[in-house]
Amino acid sequence: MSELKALLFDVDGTLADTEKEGHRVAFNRAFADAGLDWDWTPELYGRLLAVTGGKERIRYYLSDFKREFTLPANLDEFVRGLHAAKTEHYTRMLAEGAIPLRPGVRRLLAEARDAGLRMAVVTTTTPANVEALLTHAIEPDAMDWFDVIAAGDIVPAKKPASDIYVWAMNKMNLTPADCIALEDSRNGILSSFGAGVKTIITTNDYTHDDDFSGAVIVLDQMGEPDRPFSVLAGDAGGATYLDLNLVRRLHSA
Ligand code: XBP
Ligand code: MG
Repeated sequence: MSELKALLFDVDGTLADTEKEGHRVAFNRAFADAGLDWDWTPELYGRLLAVTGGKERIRYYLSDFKREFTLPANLDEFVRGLHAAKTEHYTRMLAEGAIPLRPGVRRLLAEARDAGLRMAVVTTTTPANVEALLTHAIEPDAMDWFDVIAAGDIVPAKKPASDIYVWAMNKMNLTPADCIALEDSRNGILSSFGAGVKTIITTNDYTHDDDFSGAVIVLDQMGEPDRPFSVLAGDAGGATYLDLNLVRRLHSA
């Protein structure tokens, strides 16, 4: 097994709990701006998360939940417009500090950076959203912490396809054996594990019942020294929070 060289981080649900009080709310604000009475409740949004990508999710809503809606002549433009407005709302919310990082994320990022490990973001979300989260929730130059930001429409096939992981590793000139991924969802692990990358899962409210077959460990959170994680599957070897030591052990196991 090769030595661990890079950590590949998913964003939504992994670095921060962005979906329920972030993306969902931003979608609803964009719908209201456009004069639409669509209301994506927390429960409905959980079902819509089956499809990754905001534009793709709007189309999924129209095709599977809102069939009675009369589609506009130019559907592509309509969806693009709604999604651009949603991105405006979402990035503004992040700039206002509405969404903090999940427990342990800042600590692990800092530890990996200090240890000289390479890091990348591998996500389906829009690049502007990644920048807003990193710069506001971590620090103004946090984009520089990452070698590669693989995000949004860079690859046409979003997660659960593996294309975004393959793209990121190619860019970094790394093989799957050099890396470990951190994900929160079934679609995420299908993408990372499908690319051959060992994957650590931290679950959240929307994903705790997902099938995480193939994960090296499933935790409820990364945890902190004074805030232990719960191990939902796998073996943490007595550790109580996710630090680089445990990441390396999981990578070489
Ligand atoms: C994240 C997503 C994204 C966000 C919305 O999945 O599915 O679509 O919900 O972002 P993952 P955009 O955590 O697996 O990357 O609206 O910018 O697409
Ligand atoms: Mg995710």
